[in-house]
Amino acid sequence: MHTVLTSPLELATHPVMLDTVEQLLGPDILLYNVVYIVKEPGSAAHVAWHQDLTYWGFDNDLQVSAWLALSPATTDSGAMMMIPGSHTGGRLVHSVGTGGPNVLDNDQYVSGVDDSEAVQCPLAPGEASFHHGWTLHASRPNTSSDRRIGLNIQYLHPSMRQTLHDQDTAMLVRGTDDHGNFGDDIPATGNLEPLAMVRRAEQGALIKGSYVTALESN
Ligand SMILES: O=C(O)CCC(=O)C(=O)O
Repeated sequence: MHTVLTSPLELATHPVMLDTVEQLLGPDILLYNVVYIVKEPGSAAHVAWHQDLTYWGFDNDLQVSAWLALSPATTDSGAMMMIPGSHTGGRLVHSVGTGGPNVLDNDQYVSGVDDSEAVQCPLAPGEASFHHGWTLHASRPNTSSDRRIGLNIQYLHPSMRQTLHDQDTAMLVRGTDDHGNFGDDIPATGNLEPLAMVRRAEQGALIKGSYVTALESN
Protein backbone atom coordinates (compact mmCIF):
# COMPACT_ATOMS: atom_id res chain seq x y z
CA MET A 1 0.00 0.00 0.00
CA HIS A 2 2.95 2.36 0.61
CA THR A 3 3.61 2.40 -3.13
CA VAL A 4 0.06 3.34 -4.13
CA LEU A 5 -1.34 5.47 -1.27
CA THR A 6 0.37 8.28 0.61
CA SER A 7 -1.20 7.85 4.07
CA PRO A 8 0.08 4.28 4.71
CA LEU A 9 3.51 5.47 3.53
CA GLU A 10 3.39 8.35 6.03
CA LEU A 11 2.29 6.03 8.85
CA ALA A 12 4.89 3.35 8.07
CA THR A 13 7.70 5.93 7.97
CA HIS A 14 6.48 8.01 10.92
CA PRO A 15 9.46 8.74 13.22
CA VAL A 16 7.67 7.22 16.23
CA MET A 17 7.23 3.94 14.33
CA LEU A 18 10.81 3.94 13.05
CA ASP A 19 12.25 4.81 16.47
CA THR A 20 10.53 1.74 17.87
CA VAL A 21 11.67 -0.49 15.01
CA GLU A 22 15.22 0.83 15.43
CA GLN A 23 15.23 -0.48 19.01
CA LEU A 24 14.41 -3.94 17.63
CA LEU A 25 16.34 -4.14 14.32
CA GLY A 26 19.05 -1.51 14.71
CA PRO A 27 19.65 1.69 12.73
CA ASP A 28 19.33 0.27 9.19
CA ILE A 29 15.72 -0.43 8.27
CA LEU A 30 13.94 -1.57 5.11
CA LEU A 31 10.18 -1.20 4.73
CA TYR A 32 9.05 -4.43 3.08
CA ASN A 33 5.26 -4.43 2.98
CA VAL A 34 2.22 -2.50 4.20
CA VAL A 35 -1.26 -3.98 4.13
CA TYR A 36 -4.68 -3.10 5.59
CA ILE A 37 -6.33 -5.94 7.48
CA VAL A 38 -10.04 -5.23 7.82
CA LYS A 39 -12.66 -7.32 9.56
CA GLU A 40 -16.23 -6.21 8.91
CA PRO A 41 -18.68 -6.09 11.85
CA GLY A 42 -20.47 -9.37 12.38
CA SER A 43 -18.43 -11.20 9.73
CA ALA A 44 -17.13 -14.70 10.38
CA ALA A 45 -13.65 -13.79 9.09
CA HIS A 46 -10.89 -14.87 11.43
CA VAL A 47 -7.11 -15.15 11.23
CA ALA A 48 -5.82 -18.66 11.93
CA TRP A 49 -2.74 -19.30 14.08
CA HIS A 50 0.33 -18.64 11.95
CA GLN A 51 3.85 -17.24 11.81
CA ASP A 52 4.57 -14.43 9.34
CA LEU A 53 8.09 -15.51 8.38
CA THR A 54 7.22 -19.11 7.47
CA TYR A 55 6.11 -18.40 3.93
CA TRP A 56 8.06 -15.32 2.88
CA GLY A 57 11.16 -17.19 1.73
CA PHE A 58 13.82 -15.26 3.66
CA ASP A 59 17.20 -16.70 4.65
CA ASN A 60 17.14 -15.14 8.12
CA ASP A 61 14.75 -13.71 10.71
CA LEU A 62 15.88 -10.11 11.26
CA GLN A 63 12.34 -8.84 10.82
CA VAL A 64 9.53 -7.24 12.79
CA SER A 65 5.82 -6.85 12.07
CA ALA A 66 3.94 -3.81 13.35
CA TRP A 67 0.15 -3.73 13.67
CA LEU A 68 -1.22 -0.19 13.92
CA ALA A 69 -4.84 0.11 15.03
CA LEU A 70 -6.90 2.51 12.88
CA SER A 71 -10.13 1.61 14.74
CA PRO A 72 -10.64 0.00 18.16
CA ALA A 73 -9.15 -3.50 18.26
CA THR A 74 -10.91 -5.10 21.23
CA THR A 75 -11.69 -8.64 22.33
CA ASP A 76 -15.14 -8.17 20.71
CA SER A 77 -13.84 -6.74 17.43
CA GLY A 78 -11.22 -9.51 17.10
CA ALA A 79 -7.96 -8.02 18.36
CA MET A 80 -4.82 -10.06 17.75
CA MET A 81 -3.84 -12.82 20.16
CA MET A 82 -0.28 -14.05 20.57
CA ILE A 83 1.44 -16.99 22.23
CA PRO A 84 4.14 -15.56 24.50
CA GLY A 85 7.60 -17.01 23.88
CA SER A 86 6.61 -18.70 20.61
CA HIS A 87 9.13 -16.55 18.70
CA THR A 88 11.96 -18.58 20.25
CA GLY A 89 10.87 -21.91 18.73
CA GLY A 90 11.71 -21.16 15.08
CA ARG A 91 9.69 -22.21 12.08
CA LEU A 92 6.63 -24.42 12.61
CA VAL A 93 4.85 -26.58 10.05
CA HIS A 94 1.84 -24.86 8.44
CA SER A 95 -1.06 -26.75 6.91
CA VAL A 96 -3.40 -25.34 4.28
CA GLY A 97 -7.21 -25.42 4.49
CA THR A 98 -8.97 -24.41 7.72
CA GLY A 99 -12.30 -24.88 5.96
CA GLY A 100 -13.43 -21.51 7.35
CA PRO A 101 -13.21 -17.86 6.31
CA ASN A 102 -9.51 -17.43 7.11
CA VAL A 103 -8.29 -13.92 6.21
CA LEU A 104 -4.84 -15.33 5.33
CA ASP A 105 -4.29 -15.49 1.57
CA ASN A 106 -3.46 -19.18 1.39
CA ASP A 107 -5.77 -20.33 4.22
CA GLN A 108 -2.73 -21.56 6.11
CA TYR A 109 -2.64 -22.48 9.82
CA VAL A 110 -0.56 -24.11 12.52
CA SER A 111 -2.49 -26.93 14.18
CA GLY A 112 -2.53 -27.88 17.85
CA VAL A 113 -2.06 -24.39 19.30
CA ASP A 114 -3.38 -24.18 22.87
CA ASP A 115 -5.71 -21.15 22.93
CA SER A 116 -5.55 -21.00 26.71
CA GLU A 117 -1.92 -19.82 26.43
CA ALA A 118 -2.92 -16.90 24.20
CA VAL A 119 -2.58 -13.29 25.31
CA GLN A 120 -5.06 -10.76 23.89
CA CYS A 121 -3.51 -7.61 22.40
CA PRO A 122 -6.27 -4.97 22.46
CA LEU A 123 -5.32 -1.61 20.94
CA ALA A 124 -6.96 1.82 20.82
CA PRO A 125 -6.81 3.69 17.49
CA GLY A 126 -3.28 5.05 17.09
CA GLU A 127 -1.70 2.37 19.26
CA ALA A 128 0.51 -0.32 17.73
CA SER A 129 1.87 -3.71 18.68
CA PHE A 130 5.12 -5.20 17.37
CA HIS A 131 5.77 -8.91 16.95
CA HIS A 132 8.54 -11.06 15.55
CA GLY A 133 7.94 -13.23 12.50
CA TRP A 134 8.13 -16.48 14.46
CA THR A 135 5.53 -15.31 17.01
CA LEU A 136 2.39 -17.42 16.77
CA HIS A 137 -0.60 -15.10 16.38
CA ALA A 138 -4.24 -15.23 15.34
CA SER A 139 -7.50 -13.33 15.76
CA ARG A 140 -11.16 -14.21 16.21
CA PRO A 141 -14.16 -12.88 14.24
CA ASN A 142 -15.39 -9.33 14.73
CA THR A 143 -18.57 -9.56 16.81
CA SER A 144 -18.72 -5.78 17.45
CA SER A 145 -20.83 -3.31 15.46
CA ASP A 146 -17.81 -1.44 14.05
CA ARG A 147 -15.19 -2.26 11.43
CA ARG A 148 -11.87 -3.45 12.84
CA ILE A 149 -9.13 -1.86 10.74
CA GLY A 150 -5.44 -2.49 11.22
CA LEU A 151 -2.41 -1.48 9.21
CA ASN A 152 0.14 -4.28 9.13
CA ILE A 153 3.66 -3.01 8.44
CA GLN A 154 6.66 -5.24 7.78
CA TYR A 155 10.22 -4.09 8.43
CA LEU A 156 13.46 -5.95 7.62
CA HIS A 157 17.15 -5.58 8.30
CA PRO A 158 18.90 -4.98 4.92
CA SER A 159 20.98 -8.17 5.30
CA MET A 160 17.84 -10.28 4.79
CA ARG A 161 17.82 -12.12 1.47
CA GLN A 162 14.95 -13.55 -0.57
CA THR A 163 15.58 -17.21 -1.44
CA LEU A 164 12.57 -17.91 -3.68
CA HIS A 165 13.34 -15.48 -6.51
CA ASP A 166 15.66 -12.57 -7.28
CA GLN A 167 13.12 -9.83 -7.91
CA ASP A 168 12.03 -8.85 -4.41
CA THR A 169 11.78 -5.17 -3.57
CA ALA A 170 11.81 -3.01 -0.45
CA MET A 171 12.35 0.60 0.55
CA LEU A 172 15.19 1.95 2.69
CA VAL A 173 13.47 4.08 5.34
CA ARG A 174 16.30 4.65 7.81
CA GLY A 175 20.09 4.26 7.87
CA THR A 176 22.04 2.63 5.05
CA ASP A 177 21.73 -0.54 2.97
CA ASP A 178 25.20 -2.09 2.57
CA HIS A 179 23.79 -5.34 1.16
CA GLY A 180 21.75 -4.49 -1.95
CA ASN A 181 19.62 -7.63 -1.67
CA PHE A 182 16.41 -5.91 -2.79
CA GLY A 183 15.28 -3.81 -5.72
CA ASP A 184 13.88 -0.40 -4.85
CA ASP A 185 10.18 0.12 -4.19
CA ILE A 186 8.97 3.51 -5.39
CA PRO A 187 7.16 5.46 -2.66
CA ALA A 188 3.63 6.66 -3.48
CA THR A 189 3.61 10.28 -4.63
CA GLY A 190 -0.19 10.35 -5.03
CA ASN A 191 -3.14 8.07 -4.52
CA LEU A 192 -3.85 5.11 -6.83
CA GLU A 193 -1.78 6.49 -9.71
CA PRO A 194 -2.10 4.16 -12.72
CA LEU A 195 1.61 3.36 -13.13
CA ALA A 196 2.02 2.64 -9.43
CA MET A 197 -1.03 0.35 -9.57
CA VAL A 198 0.45 -1.63 -12.47
CA ARG A 199 3.79 -2.04 -10.65
CA ARG A 200 1.95 -3.19 -7.51
CA ALA A 201 -0.12 -5.76 -9.42
CA GLU A 202 3.00 -7.22 -11.05
CA GLN A 203 4.91 -7.44 -7.77
CA GLY A 204 1.84 -8.82 -5.99
CA ALA A 205 1.47 -11.68 -8.49
CA LEU A 206 5.14 -12.61 -8.10
CA ILE A 207 5.03 -12.59 -4.31
CA LYS A 208 1.76 -14.53 -4.07
CA GLY A 209 3.18 -17.29 -6.26
CA SER A 210 6.32 -17.52 -4.16
CA TYR A 211 4.34 -17.73 -0.87
CA VAL A 212 2.58 -20.81 -2.19
CA THR A 213 5.97 -22.37 -3.07
CA ALA A 214 7.22 -21.65 0.46
CA LEU A 215 4.14 -23.23 2.05
CA GLU A 216 4.46 -26.31 -0.13
CA SER A 217 8.08 -26.74 0.98
CA ASN A 218 6.93 -27.13 4.64
O1 LIG B 1 -5.24 -8.54 11.74
C1 LIG B 1 -5.19 -9.63 12.32
O2 LIG B 1 -6.10 -10.00 13.05
C2 LIG B 1 -3.99 -10.50 12.19
C3 LIG B 1 -2.82 -9.74 11.69
C4 LIG B 1 -1.62 -10.55 11.39
O3 LIG B 1 -1.68 -11.73 11.17
C5 LIG B 1 -0.36 -9.85 11.35
O4 LIG B 1 -0.31 -8.65 11.61
O5 LIG B 1 0.66 -10.50 11.08
